[in-house]
Amino acid sequence: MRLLKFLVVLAISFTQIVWAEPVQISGQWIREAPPNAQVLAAFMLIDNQSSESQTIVKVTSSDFEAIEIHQTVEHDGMMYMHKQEQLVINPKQKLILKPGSYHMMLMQPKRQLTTGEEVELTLKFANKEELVIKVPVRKSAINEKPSQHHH
Ligand SMILES: [Cu+2]
Repeated sequence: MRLLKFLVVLAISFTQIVWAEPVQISGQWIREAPPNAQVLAAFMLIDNQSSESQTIVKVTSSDFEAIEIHQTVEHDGMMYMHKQEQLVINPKQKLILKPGSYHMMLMQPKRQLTTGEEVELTLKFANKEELVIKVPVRKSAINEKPSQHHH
């Protein structure tokens, strides 16, 4: 019985260790919008390094009235944004939020957000875990080069 109890404790603590950083966020940025814009968009790469799927069910920030998860889809040459109730990242998979695809729609900013500003977003997962990330405001993605010159 004592051994069994030890194994249970070990299993619980192991679960906590696994959750240490199962989801890595990188390349996050918010696209600078014209002054007085009522919506901004946040993009990032979400890397699920765990062997379980991870589901983002809500995103919050003290800098916005509301945040929705959207997917931009093209239909008959028109671009539509569909609200997503949740964002599922499959085990060992990466999900890229980028212009023209998945993004976080940041609605009604409470302050002026120009390049160089930073916003804190809280990603809330279905398993009640939370991830707080700092997201810089930029004119374009880091890997988007203005122009390439080949000689
Ligand atoms: Cu949107």
